[in-house]
Amino acid sequence: MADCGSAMMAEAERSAETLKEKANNYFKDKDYENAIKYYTEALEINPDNAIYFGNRSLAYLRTECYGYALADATHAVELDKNYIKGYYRRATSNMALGKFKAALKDYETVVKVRPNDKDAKMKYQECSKIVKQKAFERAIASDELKRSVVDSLDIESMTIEDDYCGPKLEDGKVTLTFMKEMMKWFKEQKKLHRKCAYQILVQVKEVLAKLPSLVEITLKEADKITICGDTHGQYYDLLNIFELNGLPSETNPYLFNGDFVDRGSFSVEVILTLFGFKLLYPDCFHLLRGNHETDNMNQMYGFEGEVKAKYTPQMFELFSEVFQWLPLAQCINGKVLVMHGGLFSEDGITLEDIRKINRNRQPPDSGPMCDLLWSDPQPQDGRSVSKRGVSCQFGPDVTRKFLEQNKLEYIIRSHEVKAEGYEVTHAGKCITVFSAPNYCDQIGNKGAYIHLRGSNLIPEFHQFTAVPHPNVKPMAYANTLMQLGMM
Ligand SMILES: [Mn+2]
Repeated sequence: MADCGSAMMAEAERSAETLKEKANNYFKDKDYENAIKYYTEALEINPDNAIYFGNRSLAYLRTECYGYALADATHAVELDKNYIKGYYRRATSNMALGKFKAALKDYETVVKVRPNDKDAKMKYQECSKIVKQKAFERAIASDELKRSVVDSLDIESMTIEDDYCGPKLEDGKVTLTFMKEMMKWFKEQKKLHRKCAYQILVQVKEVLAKLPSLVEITLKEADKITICGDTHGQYYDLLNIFELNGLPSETNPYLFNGDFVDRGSFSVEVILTLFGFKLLYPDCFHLLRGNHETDNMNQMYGFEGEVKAKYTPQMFELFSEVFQWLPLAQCINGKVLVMHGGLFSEDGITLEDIRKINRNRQPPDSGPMCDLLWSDPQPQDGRSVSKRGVSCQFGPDVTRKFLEQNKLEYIIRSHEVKAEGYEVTHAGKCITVFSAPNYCDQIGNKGAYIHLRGSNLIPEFHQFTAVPHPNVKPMAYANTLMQLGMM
């Protein structure tokens, strides 16, 4: 009997291994969904294998499910205290969630176990640097109300060198000619003069700061607006949207629904173009904040590094100030509510509650502001723990109740890559739109944008595919720990 039992065990282990191999192959092909599916099946047969948990953790990291990645990595190191990759993956998950101290603890463990491992030491030191820097930032933040970078700038006296032949604002103002020249200039991978970049930033901060946290607009019968999802530094795909759908104008309004920066290595170009159009058409060109218009994300996913590489640390600080003034949601004709992430961790939140959010800050770890930037829909009723490890997942019943209470018809959100560029869920009440095709040069997804007309508010979906971009890879400016942790 014992023999028979152990033979069955061996058989089960073999079939789990086969499933793992299958998952590994999907992983190599960057099909993370199927990789996760087969690691999960392997784990159902053999739940004591640290490597299965470790591998699935990495697949979750790649799909931005940091909450699940963290749980799997934790399982892995619990099963095998010497499984170094498990510590690395848990550290990466924590870094991605902005929990730098927790990450440091894991790097410390690895350094202790492997005192001669140079790579481990480097990661430990890099993470330690971030923890110290964060502690320093907290110290000065509590010391006194932080001064604005704007007060320390003397833009007037910045000189534009004679050999600069790029676009300049006209009498300090953004014009359509300037915008066209700037887009062309960026397309040729040239840098906007820092004076012009500062002019745009200072002016757009003023414009955004005057807006409420919930922007409300009315489309007339004949009006149409285009709603775009995440663009994530994919500048050439942004230009393609304008190519396909026309340049923004008073008769061609747009709403960009957050996550303009990070990951893609042309984030500076994307954001300066979007801010330029905001200045040119303040009432017809709309921008909402995404979870990536935040310091923690920018530090890990490239935007901070990119601004520092193309300009200065000081300019990044100003970007951060401007991002804090981006509105959090937009209501169209009192019927359609648009936000980057989604609905709330608790029942009963009203439009009035959104209006009242004091948004000029880094988003808190929980509460309505956090939910608007971070939550995701789920197919089953109720709410669940977030796969991302931040905010929650909300079901169709949550959406229905929220819409009823606020007399809305449906919501449009972004925040998740979708194969078709968009997805309609919750019986048509929750729409996702994502506008970064072939996300990170990896996913192979389409991009999409939505047309909404004042006459009927029925969403019309338009899909598009990725266009080529110059040979600068996504994440080129991201924190090295993030790059390494994803390997
Ligand atoms: Mn997002």
